[in-house]
Amino acid sequence: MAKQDLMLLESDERIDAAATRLSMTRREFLQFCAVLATTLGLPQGADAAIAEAVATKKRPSVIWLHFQECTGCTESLLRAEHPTLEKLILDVISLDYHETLFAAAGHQIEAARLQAMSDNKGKYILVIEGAIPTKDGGIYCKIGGKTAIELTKECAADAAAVIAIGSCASWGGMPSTDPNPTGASSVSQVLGKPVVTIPGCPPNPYNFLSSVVHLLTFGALPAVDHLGRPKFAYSRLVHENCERRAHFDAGRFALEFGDDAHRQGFCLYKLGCKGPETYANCPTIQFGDMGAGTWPVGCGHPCIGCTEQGIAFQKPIHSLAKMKNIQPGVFLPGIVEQKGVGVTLGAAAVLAAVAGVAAGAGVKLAKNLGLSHEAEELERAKKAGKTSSESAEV
Ligand code: FSX
Ligand code: SF4
Ligand code: F3S
Repeated sequence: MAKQDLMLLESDERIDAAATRLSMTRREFLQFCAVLATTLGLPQGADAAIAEAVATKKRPSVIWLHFQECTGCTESLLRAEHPTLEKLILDVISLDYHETLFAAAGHQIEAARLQAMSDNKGKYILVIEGAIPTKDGGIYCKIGGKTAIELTKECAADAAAVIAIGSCASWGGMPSTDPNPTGASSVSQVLGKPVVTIPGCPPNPYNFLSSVVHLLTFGALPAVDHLGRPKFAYSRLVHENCERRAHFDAGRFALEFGDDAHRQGFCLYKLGCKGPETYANCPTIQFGDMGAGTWPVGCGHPCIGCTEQGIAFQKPIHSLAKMKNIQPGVFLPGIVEQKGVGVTLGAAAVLAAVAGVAAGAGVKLAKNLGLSHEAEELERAKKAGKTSSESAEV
């Protein structure tokens, strides 16, 4: 049973043992759990439940398959600047099969996969990275003599949960770009049923870690939208929380890369930024724990809509985005920020945790991240002639 207060766990020796295992101080470990609770938009007390779960629960076995992709999903998990992120990921799960990270190869690694699947029948998590080629019987991607289609079906049969990580596995991604010569398809298309998706090219490692920690703590993956995307991460448009939003509202746009407006950090809409039609939490949690600016728009490049089917790799990169929602953002830092001096939502939560208020301030912000998706769902339901209560169920 979870204790309600993170501070009560300060003197818990199980927390000490977990922190030592992760080469963290006890305080760092508890702060990290507070950040995860904030990222997930969970109420007060969830941080303590997460800390207890990570410290004490049996790590779920994970079978990780790679198909048509660039391995950027795996790279993004491992290349986080924060030294504890990949450690945490590899600590909260038991990675029992992963072609990139395993020293073994060939028949040896295939035997390890079958062994892990039979030892953890009905309990393991299947993570799939990459699209699945379906043309010509799926012959364009084979591992150990089996097609990606066969492996997906075989491994999903006894999995407790299936997660499609990255845009390729979520909806086809780059390999499915027209004319899609291999018939690259998503995991849910091949399995014929919905799965949890964590799109992004690459996806944000925190969204994967938070989802797995949610499963570990509460025994279920987080609530998802109609595309299988966890709502805590994909409920707000990039445009709503973008640090350049004030420039958009004031009509200040960069017109060319390197022009004066671009150098001043003006809005990238006229350079093709797809933030106004892309749902993702990039502007709030950013990448690599490097402080403000470490995400595509922060680095001066328009968002290409990498989390959205039909936008990234489909819509011309410099064409204008469709405005989906003009609701102003809830988290708008200063218009022009120097690199490395601002704070991300995650960093703000860490600071708040030190003061003992993370679950208050951080969750308020994270909760607000859920509004616009509902607004869009309402709009969609209205068009379909449904009532508003029906529309909330996605
Ligand atoms: Fe690459 Fe993953 Fe993109 Fe795809 O991420 S970063 S091509 S989403 O499957 O490896
Ligand atoms: Fe930010 Fe792009 Fe929106 Fe401009 S259009 S405010 S750069 S998300
Ligand atoms: Fe992708 Fe746009 Fe975020 S390109 S990483 S969804 S800012």
